[in-house]
Amino acid sequence: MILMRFMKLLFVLLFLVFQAAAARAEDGYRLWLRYDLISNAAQRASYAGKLNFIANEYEYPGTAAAEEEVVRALKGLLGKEVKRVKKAEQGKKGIVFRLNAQEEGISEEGFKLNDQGGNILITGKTAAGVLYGSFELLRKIQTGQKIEGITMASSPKIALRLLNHWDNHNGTIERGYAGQSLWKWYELPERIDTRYIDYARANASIGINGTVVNNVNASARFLTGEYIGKVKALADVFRPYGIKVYMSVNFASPRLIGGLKTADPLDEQVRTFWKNKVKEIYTEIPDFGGFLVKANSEGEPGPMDYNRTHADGANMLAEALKPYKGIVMWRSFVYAADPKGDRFKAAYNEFKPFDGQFAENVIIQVKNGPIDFMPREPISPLFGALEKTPVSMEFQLTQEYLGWATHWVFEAPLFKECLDTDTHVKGKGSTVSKVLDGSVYPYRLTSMVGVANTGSDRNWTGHPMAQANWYALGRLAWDHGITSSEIADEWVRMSLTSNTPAVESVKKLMLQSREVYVKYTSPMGLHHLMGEGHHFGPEPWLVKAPRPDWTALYYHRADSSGIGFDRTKGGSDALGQYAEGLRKVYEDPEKCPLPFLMWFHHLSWDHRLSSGRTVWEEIVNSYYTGAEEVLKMEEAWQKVKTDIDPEVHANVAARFRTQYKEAVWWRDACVLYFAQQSRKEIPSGYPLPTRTLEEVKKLVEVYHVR
Ligand code: GCV
Repeated sequence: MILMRFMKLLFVLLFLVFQAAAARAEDGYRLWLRYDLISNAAQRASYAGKLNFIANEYEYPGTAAAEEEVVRALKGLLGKEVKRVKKAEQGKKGIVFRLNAQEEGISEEGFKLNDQGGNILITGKTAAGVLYGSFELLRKIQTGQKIEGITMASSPKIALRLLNHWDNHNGTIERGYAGQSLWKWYELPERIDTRYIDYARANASIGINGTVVNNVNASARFLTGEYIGKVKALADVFRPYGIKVYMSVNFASPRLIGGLKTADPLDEQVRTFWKNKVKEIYTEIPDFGGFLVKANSEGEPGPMDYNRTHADGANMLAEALKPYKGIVMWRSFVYAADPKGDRFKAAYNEFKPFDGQFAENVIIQVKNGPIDFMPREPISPLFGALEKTPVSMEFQLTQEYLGWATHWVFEAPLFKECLDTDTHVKGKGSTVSKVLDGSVYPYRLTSMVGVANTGSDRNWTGHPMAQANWYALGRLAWDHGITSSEIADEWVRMSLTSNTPAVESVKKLMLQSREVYVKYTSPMGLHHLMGEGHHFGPEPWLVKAPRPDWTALYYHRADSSGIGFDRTKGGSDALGQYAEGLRKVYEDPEKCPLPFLMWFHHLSWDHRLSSGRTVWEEIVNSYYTGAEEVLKMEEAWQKVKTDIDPEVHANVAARFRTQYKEAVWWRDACVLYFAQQSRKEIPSGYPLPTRTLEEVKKLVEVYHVR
């Protein structure tokens, strides 16, 4: 009898434990749109009292997605079904949608939130505005803010806010670290994975209004009727969420799939091919956004194959797209293999001469830095250099050079560092953000894009914390004035925990994470030290590659006399591409900020720095402290264990162990290699690596990346 009772009790206990675990189980799929019940009962009741209905009087066309989202969110957050009504209910408080094309004070996609006699009025000029306003209201509730008396208006500062997917037709993703492509091309157009809808919801919630669905190293296959039909199916899913689709195109398509002998942009048959192709696309996808093009870069075809210019190529596509209001996003990521040149200067040299020669529906898409998404880069000199041609910002969310999906790197500080940099092109205050949003020059197109970090992993981004980078891109494209801390705060509260001390701890980790990564990989502006091809781990000793500018030596130039790339007048004079005000920030080695020093100066190992250390000591110190800080971050993460879902917590904790192992790998590799180059000893006080340089060089095989 006693045994029976004990068994029963045990069963009940186990059941309760299981239930509790199931209720909290979080695999990260819901991103920042978790909509879990607000745990503070008083707060929940307060919101519930103000949100009894959602009134959509005229069932404004295109607002169904917003209405559904609000109902779904409030059901989760407040635990109640919010009534859908036509007119605001007397004596009760609720949400009222208002679509007014003539509304003043906001742009086409902007919105207003106003407390009107207790009801929350969401006003937009378009359905997209109402959708963005709805997500803003939900964000306020998710982050525990007051909605009573609310009065705000918001419009995006950048018009084109896009993700660029480097997804291939075979399901792989170039530089993807979160599984396979989201797009199941083999199932499309017949089967629509519900995940496409969740992808659209997530994007809409942060204001992203376009997506380039395929890799810039583009297969011409995407322009066949078969694939246009598949892309159309995606476009149909995304449309209600205000998201347009775009495609990357292979410039040689007229040859590859059009049966022509050439892809020369001035050839009449080629021009007709593109016009017909564009017509075919718009017949299927009337709101198609346009083309993204990587031309004459890293082996991709382009107009220069026919002795034509970037302008010839871009303008030919622009002419075909113009009748449909489509655009061309022409990438500036070009660099000819010149062993004596400086890759830093390539994009500026190739594009600056064509300023003003591009058609009005062309925008030049520029990576944030002059080389290639390094952990820290100064800005590309093209920002501010093109006065008559709009320029777009390309950031990389996928962590190609940021430790793949095992290193925690919150990128908002990287984005902000670049956006806040003053180009000085029109005097002080001509920041990159102001160039991008068209306030420095009156650009007809404005754009900011992120190379997506999404994949088929259940949590979308591999590293659970990398979701915040996707989030940050959207928020900054909408408003580049928000701070990294504000973005982190919102994201943590919506995605991880609402317990303020834990929020503060996680935010602190986020805000330091990029700098820590820089310390143990690329201190003081050292760059391009990573492994060749796979771009994983350290390979500072790399002296031979298919191209000189794919080696590490090309960039760090370390020998017994010193280290760093001299880009001053006496060197490559890349600094000459910046306006004087910015040039002055970097050109004097005594005044150049330490984080950028090796980008612009070759200095002796014994050169004394403002930190009081010599160059050699500073480099060693950075590698060691960076690796140690990963351990400290891991400890801080352990302290928030009870506030974070166990699955997410354990996932991140495990990744920290890998991150530390790899940080020590970076440290040992670089310190040992540079010790060899400089013929210096590791200063006392730092524990000597327990392995030799030769042993460290072999580690890349252990990690199976080759
Ligand atoms: C899509 C870097 C990456 C390539 C990428 C290229 C680009 O070189 O390593 O994988 O190609 O940038 O941005 O075009």
